Parts: sequence; C-alpha cells; structure tokens
Amino acid sequence: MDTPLSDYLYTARQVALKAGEVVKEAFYKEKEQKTKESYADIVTETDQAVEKLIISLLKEKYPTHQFIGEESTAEGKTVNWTDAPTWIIDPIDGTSNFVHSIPQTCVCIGLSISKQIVVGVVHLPITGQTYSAYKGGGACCNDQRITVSKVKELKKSVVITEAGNSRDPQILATKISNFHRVIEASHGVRMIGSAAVDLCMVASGSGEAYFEYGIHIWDFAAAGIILTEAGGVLLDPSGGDVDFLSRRVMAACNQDVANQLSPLLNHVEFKRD
Ligand code: LIP
Repeated sequence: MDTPLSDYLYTARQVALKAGEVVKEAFYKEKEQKTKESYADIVTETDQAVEKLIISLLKEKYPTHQFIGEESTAEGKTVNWTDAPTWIIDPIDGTSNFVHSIPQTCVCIGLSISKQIVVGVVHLPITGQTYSAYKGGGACCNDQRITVSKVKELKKSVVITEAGNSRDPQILATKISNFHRVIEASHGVRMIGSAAVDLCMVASGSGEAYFEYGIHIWDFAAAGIILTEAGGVLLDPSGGDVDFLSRRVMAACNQDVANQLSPLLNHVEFKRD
C-alpha cells in the first residue's frame, strides 16, 4: 500500500525540527563562511552539516528514495531529477541572513513523486514558525491553517522579491529595472532574504506576490506547495507553468495579481539546473 502523504509530512517535519536545533545553536555563534559562485553566494559549515544530517535521517527511514540537496549538488552540475520519490533539501535557505544574524532563515524539505511536489516543510528555527503542507491537505503554520490574501489588484499589493547572489552588472541592471516597474505599479517591494520565507509569507497573506530570477529548485520546492495549498498560484514569470529547473519563479495570491505582475518583468536568463 502507498504511504499516505501525511506520513511523509510527519517525518519531514520531525527531521526539519531536528535540523533546526542545529541551525539555532549555530545562529548565536561566530560563523565560518566560504563563497561559491560569487562573493555574495555564501556557504557555512552549518549548511553542510545540516544537509548531511537531514539526508541521513531521511535515508534511515526511506533507503530507496533519491535526494537533491543544495550543498551536495556540485557547482554547475545538472540536477538529476527523476520520477522516483525525491527529497529536495535546502539545509539553510537565507544563508546570508543566517551569517548576518537575521532571523528569517529556514530549513526546507520537499518531497517530489513523479516530479510533482507533494510535501513541503519550511521551518524557521529562530522565530519558531513551521510552515507545512501536503498535496490536497491545505497549508499550516504551526498547525494553524493559512490562506493567501484576497487582494486582486497589483496597485493594492505588496510584492516580495530578492536581489539574489549574482553580482553580474547586466543581471543586476535587469533586476533593478524590474523592481522599478513593480514599485511604480504596487504598494511596494520587500526583500526578506530567503525565497522560502518569501513564499511562506505570501502563503499566509503577508504580501500578495513574489518573483525571483536565479534561484534553484531547493530554494522553492518545499515552499511552493505550501503556497499552492494555501490557495496561491505558482507560475513561470512569463505566466506559463512553473518549471522547477528553470531558475525562475513567480507566485501570487491569485491569478488576477499574477496577470498584472507578469507583463512588468524582463526575464533574466540563468543556466538551467
Ligand atoms: C538564497 C535564496 C534567496 C536568493 C539567493 C539564494 P540560499 O538561497 O533563498 O532568496 O535571493 O539567491 O538562492 O543560498 O540562502 O540557500
């Protein structure tokens, strides 16, 4: 018999809480940091240790499952995402926040089956918020149901986005021109520092939309299902279907807001995952 999705969610939550304890302990200490693709793309020992911990705990329970993890995916390596049950892990999303002692930093664990995200947990160990969802089961924050905002007009919306880790002048110029048009068309733009937290905020009605270019599947797989189970829409910034390996995403509290946001965005091209 197939394992119920609620069982997978239970396990993912337990593992995220354990991982969160390690993140929380390290949060208040001096952090050692290394850089990856740019000087603003940071990894710490804690990212690596927490990813190992999450994979070992999940492997104990599901030895045949596959894993995609931020820290175990070598730089520039193509992600091998198959139909097999696959745990998609970001041990610390919002690593810059973590390094700079900003509490919006989280552990993300998603599960895909046949390349559909079916379970997601986003745990913020410092603020004590645990967002979770499984397909068809609705979305919660600490066991309270969450839903998206009912606002339908972009000009009455707050849009969350990120500058990202790339410091390429051309990429930054395109992103800043997007920010400019979105600020003009809305109540304002916010940057929280974690794609997963951004999506969970939209999922719980704090802000109406989110978009980002340059992210990876592990940044938004778990939070993506939390957003859709809370009633939001997860799309490609062009307005088409979301593509988890395309390094770009747009989310909104409803299709109306998404339809108004999409035409304002100039797309930034990143190499696919
Ligand atoms: C980060 C994202 C953030 C984005 C960065 C980076 P990390 O993930 O959450 O929103 O702007 O480019 O991908 O590296 O902290 O896991």
